[in-house]
Amino acid sequence: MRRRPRNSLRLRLGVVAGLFALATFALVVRAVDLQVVRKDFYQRQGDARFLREIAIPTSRGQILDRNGEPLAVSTPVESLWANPPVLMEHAERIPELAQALGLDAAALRERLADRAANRREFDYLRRHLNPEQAARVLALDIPGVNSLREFRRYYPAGEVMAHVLGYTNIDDQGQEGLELAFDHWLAGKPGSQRVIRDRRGRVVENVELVRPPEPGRDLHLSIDRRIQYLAYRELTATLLEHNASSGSMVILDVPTGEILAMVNQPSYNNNARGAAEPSQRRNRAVTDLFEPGSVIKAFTVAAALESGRFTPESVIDTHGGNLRVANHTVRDIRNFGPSDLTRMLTKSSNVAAAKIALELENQQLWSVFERIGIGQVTGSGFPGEASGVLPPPQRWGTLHKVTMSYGYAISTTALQVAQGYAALANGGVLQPPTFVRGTRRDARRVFDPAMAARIVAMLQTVTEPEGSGTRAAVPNYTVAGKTGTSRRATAGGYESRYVSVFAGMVPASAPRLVGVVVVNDPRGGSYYGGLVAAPVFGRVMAGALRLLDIAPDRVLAAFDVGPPVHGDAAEAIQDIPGELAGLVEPTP
Ligand code: 59J
Repeated sequence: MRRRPRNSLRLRLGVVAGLFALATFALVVRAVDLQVVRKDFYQRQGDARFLREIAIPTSRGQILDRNGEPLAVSTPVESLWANPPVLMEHAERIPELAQALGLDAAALRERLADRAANRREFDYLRRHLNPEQAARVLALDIPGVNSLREFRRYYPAGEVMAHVLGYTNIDDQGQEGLELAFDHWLAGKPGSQRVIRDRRGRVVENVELVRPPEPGRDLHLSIDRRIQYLAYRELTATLLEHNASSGSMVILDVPTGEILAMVNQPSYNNNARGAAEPSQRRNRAVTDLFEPGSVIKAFTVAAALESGRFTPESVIDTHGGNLRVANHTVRDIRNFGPSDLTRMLTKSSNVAAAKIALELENQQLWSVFERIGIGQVTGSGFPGEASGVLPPPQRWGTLHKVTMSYGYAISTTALQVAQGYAALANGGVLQPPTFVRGTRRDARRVFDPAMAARIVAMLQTVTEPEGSGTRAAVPNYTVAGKTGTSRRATAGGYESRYVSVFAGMVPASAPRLVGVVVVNDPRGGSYYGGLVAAPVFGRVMAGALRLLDIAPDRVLAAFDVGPPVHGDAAEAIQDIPGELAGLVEPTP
């Protein structure tokens, strides 16, 4: 082994020490350079980087129909925002920016100057642009102009679903309808992230994720979009044909209480609702009250049968169609002669209903109305649902009781009437209505099952040749239901404006669907429920039964209901089948 010379070691130590000294000197020079010579430059650079916590946008859940068809979807859009203090440093570019945004340059400048003076670092320039529009503005590369991802709600069915869905505001929060009622379910929770931005506001580095975004949950409605369209189309056509001011239709699935369709006119486009009047936006089927009139007689019959004083065959003398009670005359449209309870429904005798009421305790009639939910909200959860009016029985006078038996002095929503008919259709079990697929609310038995079935059978005569509602008939199916025509109540009494109603169920032999049609102010000549509302029911249910593949329960129609009523009223009147022909008043 060779020996290392001592001087070689010394030399090496000297070199290392020299290098250390050099390095130390270099560091001192650098420190002096940084802290003294180039101080200003680095201080500015340090200030120019901002640590910020920013929101990570997340989308709202979709609203889908019962078959998964989209009813409300969120599409990504770009919103442009400014950092006013930065942008004001480049104020000469404001006219160029204003032009690209379609804004007034002077107004924009004034606003930005104001925000900058208040040291605000975020101000929306324009929201909800499509990506191409936003890219065009960003391409101008103006300092202090940035973009942000947001979501915009889109409603593919527009006015057909507008009342039920409602809408969201620009910040994606539910404002009306189910968008409001289910906001807690649909809304996502934005996440949050720590980032470094440069002075122009651009994110230059993602530091850490503080909280991941939680997207909103989807909502599957009970609505069947196809049936909804059908109901909307037929209701709209009928309102035009009869020159009516407004109307509603509700369809319920009998075993579950699910709302399959709910439409109203007038309507509006909830994608662009700026111009819509409040009267166009109301979901009348749950917010608007009307005196139900004769459709209530099915429940008067229920009270009569429950009292044990009547059977479906009990015969009532209808007094030549006039009955004086207190200072009021109860009138039928003509003399129906002696009528049993079935005939009272077939022909819709007010006098027979009144005579039943005179035999009942207030409590007996009240109890039936109370059980089907008159005077109480159905609890569907729809914002602004009306409860209607059912005065307490202690306060009823005789005339009160009598008018209630044929549907006046109480008020209901279309949805409440549907709920009551669904209880009859469902063997006496009331299944409260729901807008959400597959959810069932607490059911309650409100009628004896045998009695409910009897009333359904009695109501079937209404759509048969002798009845007031033949136009609700559906080829190859049995239909049970009730017509109603009421003069509309005003402060001064009852005026010559009418509400035409039909409430019914199909197939009558084993009801699956309940439908209620309400038409306000038909002014086209005919206004009877049997002529105006019943045909809507018949046409919509024919389509719904086919769409839902519900088997026909009648091999061949025993009579022909004739073509649907179209064209002018005079022509329609000549075409009236059966009993109604004698009732129609000539058009002036
Ligand atoms: C009627 C009422 C008003 C309120 C009367 C309809 C009363 C009454 C005070 C006159 C048109 C008309 C409390 S008619 O629904 O009897 O559905 O197709 O508005 O009776 O006492 O020019 N319905 N309608 N009555 N008021 N007050 C019939 C009937 C009913 C029909 C037709 C013909 C009325 C068969 C209504 C229908 O059953």
